Amino acid sequence: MGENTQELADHGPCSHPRKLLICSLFAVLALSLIYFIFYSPPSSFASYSDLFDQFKTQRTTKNTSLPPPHPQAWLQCDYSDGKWVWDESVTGPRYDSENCDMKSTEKCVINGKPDKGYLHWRWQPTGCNISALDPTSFLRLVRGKHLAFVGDSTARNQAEALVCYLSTVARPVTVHRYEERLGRKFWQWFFPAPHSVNVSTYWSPLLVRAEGHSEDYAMTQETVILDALTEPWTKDVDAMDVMVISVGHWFPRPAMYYEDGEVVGVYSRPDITNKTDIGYLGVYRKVLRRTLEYVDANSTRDKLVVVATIAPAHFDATHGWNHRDACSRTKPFEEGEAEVAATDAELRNVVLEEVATAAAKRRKRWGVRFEVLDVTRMATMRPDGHPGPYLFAHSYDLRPVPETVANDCLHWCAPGIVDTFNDILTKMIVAGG
Ligand SMILES: *[C@@H]1O[C@H](CO)[C@@H](O)[C@H](O)[C@H]1NC(C)=O
Ligand SMILES: *[C@@H]1O[C@H](CO)[C@@H](O)[C@H](O)[C@H]1NC(C)=O
Ligand SMILES: *[C@@H]1O[C@H](CO)[C@@H](O)[C@H](O)[C@H]1NC(C)=O
Ligand SMILES: *[C@@H]1O[C@H](CO)[C@@H](O)[C@H](O)[C@H]1NC(C)=O
Ligand SMILES: CC(=O)N[C@H]1CO[C@H](CO)[C@@H](O)[C@@H]1O
Repeated sequence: MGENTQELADHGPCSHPRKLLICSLFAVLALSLIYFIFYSPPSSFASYSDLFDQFKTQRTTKNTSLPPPHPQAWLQCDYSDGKWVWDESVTGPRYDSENCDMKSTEKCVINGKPDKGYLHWRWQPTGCNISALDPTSFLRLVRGKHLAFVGDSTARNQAEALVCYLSTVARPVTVHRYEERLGRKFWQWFFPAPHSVNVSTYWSPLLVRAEGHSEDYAMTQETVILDALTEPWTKDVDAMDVMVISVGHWFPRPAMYYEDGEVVGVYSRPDITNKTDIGYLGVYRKVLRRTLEYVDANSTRDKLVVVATIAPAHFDATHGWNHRDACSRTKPFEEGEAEVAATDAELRNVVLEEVATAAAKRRKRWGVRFEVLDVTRMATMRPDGHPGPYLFAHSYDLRPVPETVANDCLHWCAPGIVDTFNDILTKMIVAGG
């Protein structure tokens, strides 16, 4: 808690000493509110300090120039280059999340998010067209296969949207739903014969073993073991046909890093003066590289490995994270109105570089393909796609939204823009034949 307050103090509204006490109080209240609302069942909602990190980034840094994505050898088109266009032909949500096995906080239609405009915006790539995946064809395409989403709650968000959409044509069985402990979260759905398709999501927000906040939200810091990739995803790697890795939001947090049993550095830990602050970017690179090398080395059959780039949160800097207008915009940003934040651009770059490296170094014996699901820019433009305060069924049907309220401006409504991520994923699977 102290570090976070300190961090805030270094960056803005709490910089005046007299305001520090108020700010600390605010931070404590914020934590307890989030904790109170989300503690049971243990939630994958990003922590309040992640949210503040996002504020800081968006308020202070902009970066207009994104480098081009790595050459996507198997794809005909760069799907990341495009814009959101209003589509009049959309007559309603793609699927009804009412009866879906999905986290209720993302069921925006049922939860009564009054704006429905977010459903009408369609991603139009510059060099080609992309349409909504067809659930029946999709199930045929991946018949007998295992699709695994590994990472933080953004991985789960995408997996659930896919399962929910596929549920419109086939009923899945929920095989596993473990969420007793944060570190053990694992879901698996099975679409029975004739499909025989498994979709699973493995909670591993840092890909390597971590003790601290990711296991217990009451703790604010992480101890990260850089050379310990985590079970259970590591032991299942060979059985995955499509592996989508989505991590990033948990890296810019106060942490101490271990490798070979030694402390190799810290990030944002002013309380530790005798260890070097090594930042989190190099750490992000290291665990991604280790993960991709591990996947390549441990695959004995064809596999598509897709790494998603960061999709930023949209906590409006002029309001607090817990103000009802934290993300109340009802339209995408227009061209030039918003840019990818420098910190997001950096995280994205690491993904592009590490995937390119893995693709170049891969053992040729097996058909392991590496791809980037480059969603950073398209997601940056969509502040309107989040649940905001509409986190529970019919949240505010009969009463006004209070001015101070818990918001989710990080995950995506489903149906919503996260379905576009799955449309692009489908193109990647198809491209592999
Ligand atoms: C913006 O991003 C590009 C590409 O990552 C980088 O080369 C450039 O230095 C960045 N500019 C700023 C101001 O951060
Ligand atoms: C995309 O769709 C539009 C409208 O249907 C069509 O005119 C255009 O040729 C298509 N572009 C490509 C690259 O297929
Ligand atoms: C799906 O998962 C079940 C249970 O874990 C397993 O028995 C089955 O072999 C899996 N099928 C595929 C195609 O991965
Ligand atoms: C670094 O500081 C910690 C306490 O913060 C102490 O336990 C440790 O012994 C110190 N290490 C060295 C090498 O001074
Ligand atoms: C289970 C298994 O085969 N694990 C291997 C995965 O690849 C690494 C090398 O990156 C080996 O050390 C493991 O033994």
